Amino acid sequence: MSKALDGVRILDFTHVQSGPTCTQLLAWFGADVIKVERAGAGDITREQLRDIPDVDSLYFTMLNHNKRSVTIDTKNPEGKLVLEALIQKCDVLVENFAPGALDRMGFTWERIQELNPRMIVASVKGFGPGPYEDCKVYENVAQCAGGAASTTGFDDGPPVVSGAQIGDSGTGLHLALGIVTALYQRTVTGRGQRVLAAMQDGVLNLCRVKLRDQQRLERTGTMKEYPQYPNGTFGEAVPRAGNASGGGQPGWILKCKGWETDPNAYIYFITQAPVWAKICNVIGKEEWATDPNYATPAARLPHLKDIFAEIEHWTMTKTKFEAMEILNKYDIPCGPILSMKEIAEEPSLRKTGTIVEVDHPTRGKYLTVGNPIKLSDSPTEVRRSPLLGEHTDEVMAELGYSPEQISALRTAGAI
Ligand code: CAO
Repeated sequence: MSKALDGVRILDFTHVQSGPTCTQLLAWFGADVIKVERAGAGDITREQLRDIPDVDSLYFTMLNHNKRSVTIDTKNPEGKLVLEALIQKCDVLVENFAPGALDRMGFTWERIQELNPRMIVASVKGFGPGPYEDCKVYENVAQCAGGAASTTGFDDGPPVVSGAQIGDSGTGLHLALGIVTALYQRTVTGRGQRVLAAMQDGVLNLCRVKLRDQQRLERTGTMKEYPQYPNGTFGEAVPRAGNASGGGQPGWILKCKGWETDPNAYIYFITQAPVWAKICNVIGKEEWATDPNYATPAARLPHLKDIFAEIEHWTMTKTKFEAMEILNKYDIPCGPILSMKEIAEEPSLRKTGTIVEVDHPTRGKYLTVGNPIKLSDSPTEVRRSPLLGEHTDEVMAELGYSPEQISALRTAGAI
């Protein structure tokens, strides 16, 4: 079956996490992704957090599926010529170097346009134009600068970063959308363009509801669904809300049977208004369905802590899976806190290709997260990540280099 991005060639100049997540998605949709790395070293993640000596790390293998790897020293004059040939052949150049690195290599936007006016140049940077535009940025810096850390955690504790890589993988997702949008516009204009996704902007986009709350707070001085209400105090900025829901339906994480020994024996429970009467029945508080202090969402807001404590009495008598089964029968929205172990072993995720087992020539079998976006006409087949420079000769031949020229370039240290 054909793939959505068949025929699209991506010059993948990305490294670490944010850029590689973007180009991996494009590869899963069928683009030919040619990853350029430095000979002898490659993407730094190949050797980071290794669990097997001298074998590409899971960090690398899980971010670089379905790509080809070529080694080019882009600071070597002959290496630059190879890169120029690639720029002329590809549709998109994706990079997430530190600010200015591509320019320092000699590949400014103007130069790239001269070489290929149809080329889309897509970049992840830590910050957009402004005071921090020259800064190098990693995941947690973006979470802190994008509003996630100040709004995550509990009120009586410090800011907390999330395990979800919203700065890196989140920005990679944003960039991928920017790239396919630019490819679409190019079908009309015939021109390439620059696409920028700044990590601070990407995180802020995902924290949109917190900027909503900042303005609500400034207008009304309080937010009734926050745990600070009614007994705590609100300051000038959106406070950390613990496990409160970011939406209009109050929720909280509650203990389930076994919580004393199992750190994940918890369930997220949402007191959705339309099923309030069913919740009251399930937990044995039928009188709350009609009691004016509890019967309406507005009446419940000052009592949320007590309500969740009462619901927790019930959830503590059930495992998280038993609670799920009972609550789902009544359409009560809830979710088990699943550990990574439970997720890795979940058969339904294997069946849909969300968790995939991949075989690798030096690592052997490992698990990865497959494409979370499923297209009915462009199914994803997850292929292992490339070894360093595995496709150099193949790609060089496609560019028209003879075996003798390839060998001379290798001797000169250009590839
Ligand atoms: N041949 C020759 N040189 C190469 C090369 C190649 N194939 N590939 C990269 N290089 C060079 C670059 O040109 C750069 O050289 P200069 O510093 O002389 O210009 C150098 O390698 C290092 O690149 P870098 O500064 O991007 O790498 P770093 O490890 O110092 O910084 C990071 C890493 C992630 C902090 C930085 O790239 C960055 O801020 N990127 C933008 C934001 C981002 O994507 N962050 C998320 C990363 S995932 O957590």
